[in-house]
Amino acid sequence: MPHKKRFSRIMRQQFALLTITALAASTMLISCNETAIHPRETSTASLETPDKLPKIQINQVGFLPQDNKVAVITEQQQGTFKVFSLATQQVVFTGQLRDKGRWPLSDEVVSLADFSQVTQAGDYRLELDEGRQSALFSISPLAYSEIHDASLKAYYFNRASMALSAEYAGQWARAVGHPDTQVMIHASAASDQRPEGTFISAPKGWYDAGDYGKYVVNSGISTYTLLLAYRQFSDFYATRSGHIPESNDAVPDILNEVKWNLDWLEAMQDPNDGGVYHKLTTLNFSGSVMPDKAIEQRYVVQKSTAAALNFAAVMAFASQVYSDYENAYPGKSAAYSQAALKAWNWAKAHPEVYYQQPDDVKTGGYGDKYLADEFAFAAAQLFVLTQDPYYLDEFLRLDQPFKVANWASTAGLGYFTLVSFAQDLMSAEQYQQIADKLIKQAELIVTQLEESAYQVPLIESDFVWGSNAVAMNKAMVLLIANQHKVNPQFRHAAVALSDYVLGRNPTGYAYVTGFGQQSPLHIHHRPSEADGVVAPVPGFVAGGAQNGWQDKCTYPSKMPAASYVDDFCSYSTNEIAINWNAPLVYVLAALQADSASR
Ligand code: 9MR
Repeated sequence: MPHKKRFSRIMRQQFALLTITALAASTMLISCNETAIHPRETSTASLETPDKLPKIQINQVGFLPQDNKVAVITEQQQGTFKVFSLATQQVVFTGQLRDKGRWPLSDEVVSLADFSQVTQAGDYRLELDEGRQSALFSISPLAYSEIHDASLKAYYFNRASMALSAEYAGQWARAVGHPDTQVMIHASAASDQRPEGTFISAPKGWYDAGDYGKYVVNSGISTYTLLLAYRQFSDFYATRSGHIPESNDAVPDILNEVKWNLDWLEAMQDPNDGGVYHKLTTLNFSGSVMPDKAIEQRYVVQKSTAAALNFAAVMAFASQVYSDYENAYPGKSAAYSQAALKAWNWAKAHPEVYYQQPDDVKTGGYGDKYLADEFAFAAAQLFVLTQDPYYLDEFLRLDQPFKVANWASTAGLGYFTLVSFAQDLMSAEQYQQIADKLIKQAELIVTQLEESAYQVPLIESDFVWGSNAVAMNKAMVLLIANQHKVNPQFRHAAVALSDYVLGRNPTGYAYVTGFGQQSPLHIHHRPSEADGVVAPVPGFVAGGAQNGWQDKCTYPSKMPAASYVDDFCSYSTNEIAINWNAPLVYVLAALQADSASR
């Protein structure tokens, strides 16, 4: 914590100095213009441990009693390790390190400390022979409850068009920003009924990430994933309170939260034709200011096929889920269903309207020129909603390979939906074909674990922008496969991936803000940067290590799994995003909920 204070003071001084030049250049926008005001020396403090001393990389949050428990020791291949209980001040377990060789993705030689046999609830740390100690961790049947709730609460913290009161937001309370009731139609979005320069109202929704944009494509996978978590773990969600303004109503808080985004999404559809605007943003990224200070004109920009299909998929799913809450939201389920069908029809009539960033727009693109997987995603959702075989035929005709999903690759979400909710609507053979693809992918992921010295199923191509979400999306594949063909290796590999995100990784960071002994303090998130509060807004997972170096920050390592820096400058490794938190929410809910039923 003092580190952030020191950092902020230096930053403020530098900022004052730079203001004159920056104003002159009028480029106080995001991008790594900001490298100038981020002194490098302050950003690598956490990596000052001399390289060649052993480090104990471990999940710093906790383990469920029955799960595998593993730590990775760097630079030491032999010897014993001990598990020390804080409560009893006793060593409760002694084990042998197992040499695992070199992990090429971090260029470290590592060994493994396996203490799965320790199942007694409590707080512990690991110790090596010469006295080196790990971060504290807990073993508890509720190990993931708190972090799960925080990772969902992060969506509340990213709500647009709402003041966050101290009652719900604590020290992160903030004024309302982005009412979005006067959103201008951009030239690229103009139609006869809605000419350029006229206004629509599209309030609410979540800010996409560290910026204040609202993007339909990325909202698609994010909202879907949260709805899936609810649908599959509704008993678990019945027991949670998000401590949000709607908490006292009759609706589970995860659905209250998702509704905030659905209200915005609905307004992104042009009622005149069913087309859906790709995004709602300013022309440029705003400066690093609080939402109420970011007051530049907002626009809806270009309708796109990708936006229409993501919208159709989410609305179709929402129609089903919210049909159970007709009293709370009268007419909504039917409205979502109509909206989904209209968007699908628009996409079928306009199958190749790719998003083309207009010259005067500089915010995130979320451009994608391959849309068969978006068609498959929407078709799967509409099939489950309408039970019309036409949509299943569409899905099957598209014949998309099963891939780990991301915002640009959504066929996997269609597979999740069909295996989870359409078994009774298909022939046994159709179901088996679909389930087999999912299970094959899960088996492949398990082999990746076996081949990795860190014993985490991550390969070089996973280290892209948002690598921690790749880890979580892979964990989703494993956990959903496990629902259809129980295989302890699937859960084991999913736990390894959540361990990775929570600290068993080469950077030693527990990547979720507010959790673990060393977690990010300087996430690329405007409110966290601008609010004057030392601690970042909690519950957000940082994008994670990757060596694309799309910004101009300085990184401590060239290796894909070690190239991460906890610096606001690093939007390519240290931003947060709604599509990265969503699979984290899902995985934590799944691990926690499944363990309760085991
Ligand atoms: O997550 C997106 C990543 O896959 C892309 O490579 C990157 C560059 O186009 O953009 C990422 O998304 C950003 C979006 O464009 C704007 N809001 C912040 C998102 C996370 O960095």
